[in-house]
Amino acid sequence: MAMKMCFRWYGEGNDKISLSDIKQIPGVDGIVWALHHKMPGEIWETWEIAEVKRQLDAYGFNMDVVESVNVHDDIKIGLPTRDKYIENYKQCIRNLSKFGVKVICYNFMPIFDWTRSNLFHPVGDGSTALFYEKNMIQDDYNAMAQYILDFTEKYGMSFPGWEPERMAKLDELFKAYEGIDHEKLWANLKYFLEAIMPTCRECDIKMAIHMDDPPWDIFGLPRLLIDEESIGRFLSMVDDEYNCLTLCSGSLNANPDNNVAAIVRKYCDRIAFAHIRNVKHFENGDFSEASHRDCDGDTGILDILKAYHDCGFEGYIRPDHGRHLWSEGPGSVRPGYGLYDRALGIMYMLGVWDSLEKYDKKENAQ
Ligand code: DNO
Repeated sequence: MAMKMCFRWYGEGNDKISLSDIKQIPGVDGIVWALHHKMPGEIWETWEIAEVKRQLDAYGFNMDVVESVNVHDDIKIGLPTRDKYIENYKQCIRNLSKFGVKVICYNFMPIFDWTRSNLFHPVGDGSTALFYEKNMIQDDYNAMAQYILDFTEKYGMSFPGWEPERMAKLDELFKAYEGIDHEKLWANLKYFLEAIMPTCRECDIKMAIHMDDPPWDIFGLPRLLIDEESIGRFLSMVDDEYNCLTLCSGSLNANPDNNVAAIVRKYCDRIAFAHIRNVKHFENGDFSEASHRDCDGDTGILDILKAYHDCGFEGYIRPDHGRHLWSEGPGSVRPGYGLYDRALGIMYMLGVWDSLEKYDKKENAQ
């Protein structure tokens, strides 16, 4: 058995990339999917999941990994209404298990999902990539959200975690999170996980938390999954084989102090899903996303893949954000989720992996 390569797809009518395009990328067995029209807290109905299964079956793709079943803010804030939303989450897990889903990727970031200041920043070779300008993400959360919303509105798309319905009441949301510091957020995460673990076991579905992106507090909101130590705390807080990680190399390495390969080696048995993304750092603290090739960024992609290989990783893996290439630009592509660079990323990863399989094993055997 080897790692299982997959590709994120936003669904029929919601993604310009077709399943038939994806089918032509070597080595992809599974589609990382979601019901993107669902608001956090809503139940994913079996008939809706069945429809996606029908589409994926036509191309022989599995639907083992779902990303993102978003967690309702009331759960993160710890309001009395959280129990109702936790019941809904359990029902989602049960419904997903009927279709063979094995891993749920989710996050526990207050209010915002991944955050960038520029979605199409020139890389220097004619391509563009997601960019984080530190100065732009300081105190004006409305301006930052507006930048994202103007973009999604203009191009008629929505990003998971950036639902316009939620973004419309940002001030209210920030108020609701007042007093939620790191310790309270940890406690609310623990409450949530302990409540759903029995259902996960019953359904044989692993919960794989995504790293916080970027891995530091933004706009005064606490972020938890930020480094080796906090990941250790998370895993021992709910020490259950169904409580796992989506180890996102690019999210963690947005802080250059995070040695992602070392983190992989330390926690490999609890990594259910690997996101491979490369990041290039600038001296002033800004960063740009880069091609998956090791030397194009600072994340240590070769060391990371070697670490997974050495650990005998058999989980799911996907290229994460790629650059936008050739004809891809605003309006024709989802930021970070074009076809070409992610396909190139897959070939790079498989090239490294295949070489490790062939030559490393031999060397070890000699
Ligand atoms: C970014 C993604 C994240 C991820 C969510 C999971 O591109 O990796 O948005 O899907 O954080 O809930």
